[in-house]
Amino acid sequence: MKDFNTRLYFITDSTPYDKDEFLCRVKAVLDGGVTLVQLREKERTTREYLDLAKSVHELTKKYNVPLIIDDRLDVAMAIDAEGVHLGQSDLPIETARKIFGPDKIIGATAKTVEQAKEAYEQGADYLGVGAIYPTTTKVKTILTSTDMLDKICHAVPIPANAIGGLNKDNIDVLKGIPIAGICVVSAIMKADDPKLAAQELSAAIRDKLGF
Ligand code: TZP
Ligand code: MG
Repeated sequence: MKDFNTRLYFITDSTPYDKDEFLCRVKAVLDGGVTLVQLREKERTTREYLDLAKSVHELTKKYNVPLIIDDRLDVAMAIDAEGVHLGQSDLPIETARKIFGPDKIIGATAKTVEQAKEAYEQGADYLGVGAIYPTTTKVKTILTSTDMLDKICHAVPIPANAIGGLNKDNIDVLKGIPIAGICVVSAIMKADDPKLAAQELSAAIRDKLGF
């Protein structure tokens, strides 16, 4: 049985930080109660990504929080991470599932009902859907409406998370949509106090979204 909870899903961007400061921030975020961590590093060499992944995994294991590696199944396998997240131009879900095995977590990005159904049928365990709002994080994406998010949530039996520009003050738009959680980069990563930011987001999910 895969044990993971996407309620408050923190995605990293270590770009502006040195390694020690970055790890300190990740630890703070774990103290703040995030339920899942994704290492998402677009600017790092493979060697740097692997090195960072090992260090972050040591931390997440202490908190029993699964670590998901963005894009790179090789890096995920090398450090025995709990999961990998794959977009529409990354390895196909069914290929990753064959290589990674049945017990690992595989997440997929979906912006349409067709993409969501395909990812589910190929063996994805959860979906990231967005961008709900414009984002300042470096990503190739287009806006996805809350109506589409709702349709996707109803189209597949796996958990779906909203992503893109989300923060504690704007998640009200997700009320009533049966998402499993929210994914955030900047709202936590760029906060002056990342632990407090995670705690406040967690409280906002409870108070505004009711879970
Ligand atoms: N996919 C869609 S939006 C996004 C990704 C990876 C970035 C989300 O970052 P932020 O800073 O929470 O808007
Ligand atoms: Mg990707």
